[in-house]
Amino acid sequence: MQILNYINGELLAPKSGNFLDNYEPATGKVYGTIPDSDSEDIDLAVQAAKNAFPNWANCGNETRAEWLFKIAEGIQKHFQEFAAAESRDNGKPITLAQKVDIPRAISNFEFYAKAITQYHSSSHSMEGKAINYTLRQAMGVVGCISPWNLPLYLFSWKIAPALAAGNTVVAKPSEITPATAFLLSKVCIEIGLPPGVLNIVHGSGGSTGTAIVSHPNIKAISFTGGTATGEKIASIAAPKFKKLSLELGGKNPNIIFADCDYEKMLTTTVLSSFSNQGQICLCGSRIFVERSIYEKFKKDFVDRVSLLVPGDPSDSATKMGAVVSKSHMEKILSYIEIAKNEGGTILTGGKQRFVGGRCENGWFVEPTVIEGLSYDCRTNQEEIFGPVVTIMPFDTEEEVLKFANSTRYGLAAILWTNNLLRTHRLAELLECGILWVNCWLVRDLRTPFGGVKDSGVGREGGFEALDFFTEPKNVCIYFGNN
Ligand code: TXE
Repeated sequence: MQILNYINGELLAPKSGNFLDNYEPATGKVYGTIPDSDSEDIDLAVQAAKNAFPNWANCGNETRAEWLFKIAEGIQKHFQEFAAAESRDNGKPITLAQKVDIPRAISNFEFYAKAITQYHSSSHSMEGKAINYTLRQAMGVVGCISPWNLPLYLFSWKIAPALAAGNTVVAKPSEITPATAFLLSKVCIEIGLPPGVLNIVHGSGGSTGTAIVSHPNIKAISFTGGTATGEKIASIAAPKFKKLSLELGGKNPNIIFADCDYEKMLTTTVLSSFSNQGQICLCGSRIFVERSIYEKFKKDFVDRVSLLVPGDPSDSATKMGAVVSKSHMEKILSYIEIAKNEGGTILTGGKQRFVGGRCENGWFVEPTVIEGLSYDCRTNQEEIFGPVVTIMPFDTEEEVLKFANSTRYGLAAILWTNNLLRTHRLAELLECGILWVNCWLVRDLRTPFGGVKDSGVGREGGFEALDFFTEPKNVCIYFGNN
């Protein structure tokens, strides 16, 4: 699959003529190429977006909503092609792409098509003297940069509100998983989206990504990815006073009290630990279990996890696919070694999995459960972002709160208990942006999405994203007598 940039409504090769290899994680083999774009390509994209901005910003919410619905319909029309491309590009099971990634990308466009027609601002009356009203205006050209774990899901989660709000967009997917962004380009061409409204430029983070972040005509950057990268982006964008939305890493606690609904907790905890091979920033990778049920949980959880056998992602029976890249597999395996050196015991998994057949050279890691570590060791403090979780017992709320809040991150948390007072107490005290109680990954797109501490800055979702992608202007009209 030779992927091209989508600039000003056309599919273009990079000006440099340079391309990068694109790998299939399940086989470890190159299966296509993507543009290795640079600042020349970004300049072209920004110019196209600038030219398209006035008409797009002024065509009205209803018209923009219609275009977003057409994009959603276009993805739906090519649903299986998108799902197969996502699975092949990322290594995730085809069933996950079919059940989660592609349906959610469609929902993202549909949600913001509806949301923009309901979006409103405010007015403030100074009785007998003046009336203030707040205009919320589109910003201009904005940049959207997304990661490899949920490629189209997170790419569309940024593009949809940016477009709905009337901005024109220069967007870059991860160079590791570009395929569905390319298919999205073809949908935009198929539906006749006005040229320049959306521009998708492929390439590496250091070159293409940096060109977006530093471009003087790009007013805001919406980024999802690693905390280290977020720091780099902020160091460039902040002195240029660009608006920044940064959704970064996580090291989420999963807190299990003895009074929980045990069976539901166990089933959900397998998912919150290993969905997408543990490559979701919302996964609960640190599992804290009230001591009275720790041994029972340990046995039952390990029994369930040992049934999760990595396999060919294209097989609809597969529940565990490949991890996204060779270097990421090596990073995950290196953390398992660190855990052993820190005194951890591997209860199941712990090794690269050789799947055989067409996948004999693929990048697979066994789902891994580790116990016997301290809450403040590297394994429990650093984001691994793979199919690796730690489990440990706790005795009191105060103790588990200390464990849970002990990392530099604060993205999500999971809490299993039927004690209402405890739920409210911990909800206030847990340092996170999202808390799931007796569930995981239940998502209402109207809610604020994002984290605290080193998990990021700002919120996505609902009207929060429309607030981010607009500039508020207060207009004060005086009608007093003096
Ligand atoms: O993120 P990167 P990756 C975390 C997780 C993972 C780590 C790396 O820890 O291991 O991030 O994942 C572009 N200027 N999460 O490699 O490197 C890059 O091309 C501008 C959590 O995906 O941050 C890609 O498009 N752009 C996260 C995007 O940034 C740059 C989900 C993300 O790349 C750039 C995924 C630069 N200097 C990973 N460097 C979450 N919170 O959901 C890279 N990029």
